[in-house]
Amino acid sequence: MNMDEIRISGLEVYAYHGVFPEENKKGQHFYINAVLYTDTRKAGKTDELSDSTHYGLVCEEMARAMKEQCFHLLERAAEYVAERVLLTFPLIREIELEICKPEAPIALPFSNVSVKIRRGWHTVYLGLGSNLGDSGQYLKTALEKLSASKQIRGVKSSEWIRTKPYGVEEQPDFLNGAAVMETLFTPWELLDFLHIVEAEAGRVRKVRWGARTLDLDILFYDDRVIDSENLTIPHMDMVNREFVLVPLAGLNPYLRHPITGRTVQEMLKDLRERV
Ligand code: A4P
Ligand code: MG
Repeated sequence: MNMDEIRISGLEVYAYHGVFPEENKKGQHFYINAVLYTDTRKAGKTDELSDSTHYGLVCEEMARAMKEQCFHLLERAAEYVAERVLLTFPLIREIELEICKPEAPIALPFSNVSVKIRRGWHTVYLGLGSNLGDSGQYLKTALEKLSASKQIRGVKSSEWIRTKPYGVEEQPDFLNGAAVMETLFTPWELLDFLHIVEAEAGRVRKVRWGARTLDLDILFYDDRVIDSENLTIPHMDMVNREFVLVPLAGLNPYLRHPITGRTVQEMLKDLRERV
């Protein structure tokens, strides 16, 4: 997405981060540069501060976050401050944050050292399934657990549908659905979190494609394409699965597959013509 920017540079904060105990005791000056990615169009029309993000408050929040903990690493401080901004100011979708430490204990002449990161909210679509026990309750609890995570916001789910088992056919019918949300998790962190939620639902991994109390699959993560040993995004087999495409179409029929360019609606139509 092409976003507008609110820029803050050279915000001075006295804080105590550093690997040496001396730094944690005495402290030093840090300087923060931040680019806040947001949509300023509405405020640009209305001239109302409530339609935008108050950069003064962002500065205060960043200074508070810098001072309330004492970290060894600039990396950790940057992660902490970026997360604080994203959790506190809902209209900021992404932040680029640089923390400079020009008084760092380096025994050579230098002008600055800094760590710069970019973090933000990502849009994720999940597929949910269950065909053991009280499936409706498992799916509902899973959504509640997702919503309860600080790293996830705006969870919206499709309707649940009853489906015939695909793959291994000698097993109970499934209850399936999809959900859309925004998250600060990376794809791999999200996968780990989903595995925890599955485990808490008493899921035992025995047979691939076998019966399960809860199955949570990442269908899309922004328009990222990932092929790694333990993660494939977009989910590989979705074009062949009505139980994925139907609930997904209920959420967003115009969503496009980042590789094929086909919308969910088109994938569903193709599938129905094929079988
Ligand atoms: N993995 C790779 N990519 C992803 C991703 N995008 N999202 C890896 C989630 N996980 C991903 O999955 C095995 C491993 O896949 C994970 O550890 C992760 O590292 P699993 O959930 O442990 O095993 P599984 O679910 O038995 O295998 P698989 O291949 O994920 O099966 P599916 O695709 O989940 O299909 N019929 C109906 N009607 N409804 C269903 O919901 N579900 C399945 C399972 C079969 N038939 C079904 C349904
Ligand atoms: Mg799975």
